[in-house]
Amino acid sequence: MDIAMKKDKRYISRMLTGIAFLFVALTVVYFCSCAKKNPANPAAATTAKSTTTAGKTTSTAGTGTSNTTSTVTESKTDNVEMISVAAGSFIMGSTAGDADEQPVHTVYLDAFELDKYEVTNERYKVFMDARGYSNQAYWTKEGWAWITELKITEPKWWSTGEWNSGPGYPKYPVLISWYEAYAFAKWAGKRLPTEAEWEKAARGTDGRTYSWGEGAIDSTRANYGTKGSTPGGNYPAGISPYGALDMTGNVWEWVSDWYSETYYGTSPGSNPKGPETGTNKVLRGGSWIYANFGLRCAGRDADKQAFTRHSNIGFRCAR
Ligand SMILES: [Ca+2]
Repeated sequence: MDIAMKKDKRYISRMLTGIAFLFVALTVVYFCSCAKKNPANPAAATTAKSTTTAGKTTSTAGTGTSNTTSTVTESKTDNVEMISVAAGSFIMGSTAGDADEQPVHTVYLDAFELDKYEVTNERYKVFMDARGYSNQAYWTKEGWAWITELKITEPKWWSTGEWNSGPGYPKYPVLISWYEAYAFAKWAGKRLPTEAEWEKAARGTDGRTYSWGEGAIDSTRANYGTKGSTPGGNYPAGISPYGALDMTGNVWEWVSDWYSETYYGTSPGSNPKGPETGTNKVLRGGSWIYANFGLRCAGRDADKQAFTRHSNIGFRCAR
């Protein structure tokens, strides 16, 4: 073999080695890139996930099965956090209270959402600023007649600030009649919860006494037996199984149902909406005033008419 041929062979050999090295390097880069896109353990690579459907975003921490999922609404009128209650049955009523809480019975409800907090003065003011008291479309026939005849244009004590009412107390629960609560909910594109929905959101499915279970009520869990209302969410230890706050105490909450002492004996087992007619509307959850009245999740207040306004009566919305 002459010298020229030896040089050509060495050149070809070095070139092949270089190509092989380049091929190996490109292969390594390619597989590293794929590994990043498709990790061997997808669950470990993601600590949070979110899905967006129909204008709302739901975020769930990790891959757990928490039932306290929260939804942030996209409403232009009442943009607040709502808790989700899954479809299913729950135990309604109690043998520990008055006769109107019996018989204890199982009720099936479709899925629904409920405001996490009682409606505040701040939220209610948006409705007022949107001329809520001037638009008949938001009111029931009776509610419109009531505000028209009495020239009512704002909640009681709104202008005086008594009982933490009005724009000077933005984070406190608004104090309103059932008529006013209904109108706000209608304007917001929501509705008042049924009595059954309110009770399920407060106590979960297992018939517990309070939102937190059977532990005795105390001043860390609810605002009750005090001198006035408090801003929403001040008692996180009293949170319900679905994540609602102040279901016990602070202010009583209107629900959509007419009151009947004997309704539980004849109510439908699926999505009950209360009697067709009545004189009084139901209030739920007790309030800051009382130390031992209406605070159990099954407790029912029976003696308030739809126009009643009081220093301890508010509401929250459902949809
Ligand atoms: Ca309450």
